[in-house]
Amino acid sequence: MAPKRKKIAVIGAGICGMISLVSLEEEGGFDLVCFEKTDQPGGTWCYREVPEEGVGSTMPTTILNHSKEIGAMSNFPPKKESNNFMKHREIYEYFMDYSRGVLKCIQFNMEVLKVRRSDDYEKTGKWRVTVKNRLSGETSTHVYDGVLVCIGHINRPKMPSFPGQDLFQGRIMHTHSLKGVSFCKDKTVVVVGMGCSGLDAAVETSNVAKQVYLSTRSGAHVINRVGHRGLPTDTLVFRRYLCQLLDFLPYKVVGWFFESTYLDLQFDQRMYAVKPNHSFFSKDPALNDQFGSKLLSGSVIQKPNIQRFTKNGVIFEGDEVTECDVVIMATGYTWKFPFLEEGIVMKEEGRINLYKCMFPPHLPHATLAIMGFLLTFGPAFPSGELQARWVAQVLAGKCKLPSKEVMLKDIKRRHENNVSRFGPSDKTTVRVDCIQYCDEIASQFGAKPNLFKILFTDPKLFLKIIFGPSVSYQYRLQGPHSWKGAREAIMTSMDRVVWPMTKRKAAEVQDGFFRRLIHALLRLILP
Ligand SMILES: Cc1cc2nc3c(=O)[nH]c(=O)nc-3n(C[C@H](O)[C@H](O)[C@H](O)COP(=O)(O)OP(=O)(O)OC[C@H]3O[C@@H](n4cnc5c(N)ncnc54)[C@H](O)[C@@H]3O)c2cc1C
Ligand SMILES: NC(=O)c1ccc[n+]([C@@H]2O[C@H](COP(=O)([O-])OP(=O)(O)OC[C@H]3O[C@@H](n4cnc5c(N)ncnc54)[C@H](OP(=O)(O)O)[C@@H]3O)[C@@H](O)[C@H]2O)c1
Ligand SMILES: *[C@@H]1O[C@H](CO)[C@@H](O)[C@H](O)[C@H]1NC(C)=O
Ligand SMILES: *[C@@H]1O[C@H](CO)[C@@H](O)[C@H](O)[C@H]1NC(C)=O
Ligand SMILES: CC(=O)N[C@H]1CO[C@H](CO)[C@@H](O)[C@@H]1O
Repeated sequence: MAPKRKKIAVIGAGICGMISLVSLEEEGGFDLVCFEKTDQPGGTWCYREVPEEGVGSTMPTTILNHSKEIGAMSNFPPKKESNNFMKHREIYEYFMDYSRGVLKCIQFNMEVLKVRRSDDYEKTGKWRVTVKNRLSGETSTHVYDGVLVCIGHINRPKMPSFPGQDLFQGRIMHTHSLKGVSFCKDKTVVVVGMGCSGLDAAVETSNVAKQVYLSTRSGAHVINRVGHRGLPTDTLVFRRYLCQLLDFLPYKVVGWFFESTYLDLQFDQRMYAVKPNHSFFSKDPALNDQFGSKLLSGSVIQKPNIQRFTKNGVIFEGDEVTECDVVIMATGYTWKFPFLEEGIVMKEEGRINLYKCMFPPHLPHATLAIMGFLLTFGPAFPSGELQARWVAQVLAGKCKLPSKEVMLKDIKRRHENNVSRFGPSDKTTVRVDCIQYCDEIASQFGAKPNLFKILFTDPKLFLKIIFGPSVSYQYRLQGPHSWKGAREAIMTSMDRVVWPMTKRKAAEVQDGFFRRLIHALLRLILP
């Protein structure tokens, strides 16, 4: 008799849900169903004119913050014609192509209301999932062998409250519902928060507003998407030999190195009104290419935190009243898994108890995982994909988790490291460095490239993996579902980067070593 197929429920058909479906399908042996509460797949990257509660939301102008090669799926290189920084429509299409084979598993307008342990959970590890059909209002409950929670965590706006905020007569909103900027025409706008959303909001509104103020408590290091020679910054800096310095040197030293050799050349942090008082590696990087020019033109003025609101304006710390019409909170997002049974995802001493940010350690069965619950320093999609490939192995019974004690100890140790680097916050536990985290997850199921072996068997590939852009195809060189095209994809990744602009190969638009040396020497005599 063939072994019984396991029934798996995937909750949410955003990018993470689609990646999970693809990985489970690739492993095989599962009956898959995916519940999606809206009427379309794609989650955050399915653009909506009207934001949906609890679903990530972008502006019409949002583009990805990582480039196509750096964020690619490990066996699905983007087309060479694709733009490097994709617009929301392009990333949506890329993932539609990628998940073509599993779209049939998705049931739309189905909202999961409850996930509970089944009556025989202790023995079987099964879950009872209650779903509501949002069109008919009907609810139904079924039992599954496994549940993957893929509902995202950048979708529940965090609204601060400042003294006097309710006296304010202007408009207050969160970037979650910012869809256009025409309502800011000739208005004075205050944007609160200097993450990616804050910078986007300040830059966009300043194109039409009378004046924009960007208020920030702790400042930020801002990186451009465009790096040296017009190449995407991340393809230049997201390389093993650079990122893995973090494994050998204190993060403050590596941060100082990066700030002085790269960041400060774009815009010296001492030029900001509110200077960041943290190492580059202690907070999410904030990405924006126009911010510098907006500061230089005075269209955006940086201000410290808001002390309090007045009837028609705000008072920044140590400042007089600044009158304004609109306040946009770009203050980030909180997390919640509202349908999960109490006590599954637990917060203890400020720590989120999830093994490798995925598995509740106290459950006796590894049949439920939280997917994509990461704040990645770097691109988020490759780590999500490795999570999904690992979960597929775990659900198939080919990988085991360690004991509860070992898992808890690991969570605690890492959380403490994270607190010392990032400071305590809501999501400190789930902050990860991309390459390190990817390696860690890949090594759970044998997909981490054996660099030592590659050094001897294929030195050219070795050099590319260490010194070239760190692309996820490297996790298909070995292990389950390895891919014959992986080596070629790694070797040619820079070709796909330069192609959309130049229609040429990387080598044809690159300077040789001596030219670069001469350029570097010439730069020494410039101011
Ligand atoms: C403005 C903005 C820009 C961003 N830019 C980047 C970027 O450049 N690079 C990057 O890597 N990340 C970026 N992110 C992070 C973003 O969260 C990820 O890119 C990615 O979209 C996360 O996918 P997800 O599937 O985990 O979550 P989501 O995209 O939020 O999808 C979750 C899905 O689950 C569904 N769902 C929720 N609750 C239920 C329920 N109870 N029942 C059924 N279905 C449910 C939702 O409808 C949704 O479709 C950005 C986020 C925002 C908001
Ligand atoms: N593709 C893109 O271009 C793009 C666009 C938008 C967002 N994103 C991604 O989406 C995620 C969310 O980004 P985000 O910018 O919305 O959130 P975020 O990165 O969490 O930034 C929130 C900002 O708000 C500030 N803040 C929070 N609470 C505050 C309070 N009570 N008072 C004053 N300031 C407060 C924070 O300041 P402190 O630092 O002082 O805490 C921080 O500057 C990020 O991972 C980001 O990379 C990407
Ligand atoms: C900057 O950070 C250091 C330690 O990280 C702290 O001692 C100092 O008070 C901070 N300065 C400001 C102006 O916040
Ligand atoms: C891009 O956004 C993702 C997800 O929000 C984040 O984890 C990552 O740090 C951001 N990357 C950069 C380079 O800002
Ligand atoms: C620097 C450090 O130890 N970071 C850890 C933060 O927490 C995550 C999740 O447990 C780990 O993967 C990181 O290694």
